[in-house]
Amino acid sequence: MSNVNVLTGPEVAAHSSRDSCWIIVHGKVYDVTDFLDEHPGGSKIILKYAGKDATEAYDPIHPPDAITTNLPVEKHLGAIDVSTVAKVVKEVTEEEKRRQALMEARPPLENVINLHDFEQVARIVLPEKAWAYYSSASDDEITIRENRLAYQRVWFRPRILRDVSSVDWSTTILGQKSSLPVYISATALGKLGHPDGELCLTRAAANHGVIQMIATLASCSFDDIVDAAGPGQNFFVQLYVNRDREITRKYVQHAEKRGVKGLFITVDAPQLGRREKDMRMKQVDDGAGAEVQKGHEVKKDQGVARAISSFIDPSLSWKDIPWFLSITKMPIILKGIATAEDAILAYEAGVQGIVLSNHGGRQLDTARSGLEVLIEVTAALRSRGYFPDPKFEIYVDGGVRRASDVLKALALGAKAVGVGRPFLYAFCSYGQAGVEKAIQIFRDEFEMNMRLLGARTLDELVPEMVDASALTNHVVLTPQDNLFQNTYQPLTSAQFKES
Ligand code: PPY
Repeated sequence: MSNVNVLTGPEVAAHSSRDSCWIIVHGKVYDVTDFLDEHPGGSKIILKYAGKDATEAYDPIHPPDAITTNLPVEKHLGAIDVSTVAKVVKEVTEEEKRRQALMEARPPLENVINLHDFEQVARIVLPEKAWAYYSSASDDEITIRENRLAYQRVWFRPRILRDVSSVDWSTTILGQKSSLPVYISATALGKLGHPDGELCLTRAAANHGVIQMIATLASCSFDDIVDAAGPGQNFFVQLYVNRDREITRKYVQHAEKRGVKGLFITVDAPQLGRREKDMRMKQVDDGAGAEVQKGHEVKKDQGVARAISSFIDPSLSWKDIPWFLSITKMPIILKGIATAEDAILAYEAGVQGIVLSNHGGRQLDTARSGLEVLIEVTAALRSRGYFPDPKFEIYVDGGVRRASDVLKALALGAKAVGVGRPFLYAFCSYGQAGVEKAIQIFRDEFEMNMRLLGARTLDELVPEMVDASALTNHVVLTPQDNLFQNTYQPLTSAQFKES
């Protein structure tokens, strides 16, 4: 385009009201007046930036192309002459100063010795809004806890005297090499927690032969992530199916063109769960609204996630699967299967895999853990001659924090597991180096646990190596034992430096 309209700062600043609202995002000017009431996050937040540069506020919570996709072209007014935009001197708030001090006092990375440490550091150093969005789960947060507890109800039956001098935990996932039986699962809005967002994952995964699943709602654009790939690096992509199937078709076919190795369609989120921590955070924010918003309806109780989820199509059904199979040659995996009945339907629909998942406890509360579902799924598939089948892989996600968790899932029939929040917390707390450390922790734990379990390769993991008989028992006994309560000490986390 040769005739790009170039606007000045004062011209944009003249449109700072509900009647005429222009904003600048990434050096471009947009007329969002008619869009104000359609904005899933409410008009108030846009009006705060009316006539100004909104890029900094826009970036962490929007996929980069959200504005260009949602706004008709005639509302794209042109480029901005940056030199004419009044510099907004950004005040460093007390909250930001406090956070920076906490960041400086973080435990040094070498003192982080397990994945729980990342979670603990993230809870303290993350902006409240980011922590609320990432950590929240639905309703009473029963399922997110159950995801951990389920692994504790499975016990090992280790084998001995097997010459375990050399152990190997590498594998393939959908035919792609992976240095771990773990892939980085999709988590959204990475820039809420780190300025480089999901690129921290990409760079770390490149150095360690780990596969990253790119989220539809990543803060970094799909292309920025794929462009950052190292030699031979592989990706999967997670898909929220749009009400406008044309948008979905283009997204899928673009991903295929860029060499993505698997399409993980999220099937457990026709509507987003109520994550109350996230919802309460939004209400707190509402106190600082814009004057111009007065008298207009705001969606008050949504939280970050619900506010941007309206594009997801709740009418998605089994009838759509043939269409997906027709538009791409990428393997298709249904992410969010929670029963044997649906696992059978998935197999019969001709997809290449399923993820037994409850969406990190963020969707239907008191849904069972993926690990528990795995047992009934393998049994049901096996009874029909559908399992094992090298052309149909089963993955599990949710609550995985240890290599021992992974080994339990693999022994029970999973091909690999997805790990989301731990890698997210690792990069929010320590950037790329944190993710590399998390991968290293997994490696150390695999080495030790495989030796102690008597499995030299992942193929040697068999159901007989675990006792899962208590897995479906949901009654948890809490020991009220004096020794437990008064003498055994809680394990500590990596310590912050004295400030
Ligand atoms: C989630 O938050 O659980 C997601 O899967 C990502 C998301 C974020 C915002 C809207 C819809 C889904």
